[in-house]
Amino acid sequence: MIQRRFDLLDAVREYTYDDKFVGVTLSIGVGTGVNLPDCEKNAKLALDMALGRGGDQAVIKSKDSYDFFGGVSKSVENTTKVKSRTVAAALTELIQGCDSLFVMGHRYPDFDAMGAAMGVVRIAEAFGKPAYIATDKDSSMAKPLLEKAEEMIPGTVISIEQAKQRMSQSKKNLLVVVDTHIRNFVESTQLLKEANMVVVIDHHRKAVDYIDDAVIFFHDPSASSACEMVTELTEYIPTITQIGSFTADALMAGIMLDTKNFILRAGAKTFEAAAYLKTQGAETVRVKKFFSNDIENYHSRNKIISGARKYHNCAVAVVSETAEEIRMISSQAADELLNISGVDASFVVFEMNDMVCISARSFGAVNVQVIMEYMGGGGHQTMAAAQIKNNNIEKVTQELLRNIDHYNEMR
Ligand SMILES: [Mn+2]
Repeated sequence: MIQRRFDLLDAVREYTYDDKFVGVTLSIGVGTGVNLPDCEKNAKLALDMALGRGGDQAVIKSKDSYDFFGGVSKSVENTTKVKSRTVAAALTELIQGCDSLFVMGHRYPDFDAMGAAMGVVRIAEAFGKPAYIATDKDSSMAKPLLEKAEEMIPGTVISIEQAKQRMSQSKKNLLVVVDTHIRNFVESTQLLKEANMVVVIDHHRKAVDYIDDAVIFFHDPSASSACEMVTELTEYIPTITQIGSFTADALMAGIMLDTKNFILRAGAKTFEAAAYLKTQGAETVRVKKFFSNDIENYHSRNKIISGARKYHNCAVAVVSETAEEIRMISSQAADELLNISGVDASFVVFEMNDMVCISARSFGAVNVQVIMEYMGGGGHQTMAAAQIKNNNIEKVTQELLRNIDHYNEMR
């Protein structure tokens, strides 16, 4: 089956009955080990991993590696909110029992990470607990939101250093990790190590090195964004009747970013969350202003786009210049490259802090998570990234092209 790349998955996905497409998919977990209990344990982990990555795939778990096969269909939307309700109840209990709460996103947090963080802070506030967002504001992609937060909820956004200090002074602290579930992707791994209790809230497809010792691991790959998940949580906290227009805007910003203004991955639950935020005072025009760019960024972005070339069904752009906000500009350029006809995935390669970075996007036909995983990165089926140390941009670009070929051969 490995040799045939689990073609059984395709046969099941394409199954028709009465000439009608049924839409069934299969998820397979296989475990190998030294004895039966060991195999059983690994098979269970492999199946969890397959489902956590959206299903329709086979995962083989051996002693220290996972191998992935398939995984081309979009994850099926989870339509019940039972999970959110039970998680809200469990989170309430944890917050009531802690003395302080910290929230942290992934490195270079975006609007989804920081919007979700604002939502979690609002929940903590409902229980009268001090809450802090630990982030390095200057490397953030959500700077306009963080600046607004300084005005609206002063003292809440603190640096990683300040957070470490405050955490060391508290005995029962709770750390909520939002918009990532991968140990090495968080903004500060030290903060993660030092927290007394950890809660994870994330929507990315499951990756291998996940935070496995979280008290609550709230993971829904069918959710559009971490903000959608946090919005649902706030709805199930009975003591919250009004979240306030600032928090509503922040949560809306994350949903709008991750769905590209309700185009990608926006399910029925996404619109329900957005409708709720609207009743709470969210204003889409105000939110859109968080995303606006100055003219220099606009020029740099257009330069990247005009330098892009097509490689099979992909658009690849290599950035020659450096700009202050190169990461944000590159990810926006990658988004825009998807608008070219015949392009299923886009990749922007750029240099930052002595690393070569790649921003990858797709509309779903190409799984960019898999291609970025080949490069040592990760992310989501339609949005992924990688950072490569000790290499140069030409070599990384060559390797990317080889990996695109490799991905195409594997399908
Ligand atoms: Mn996100």
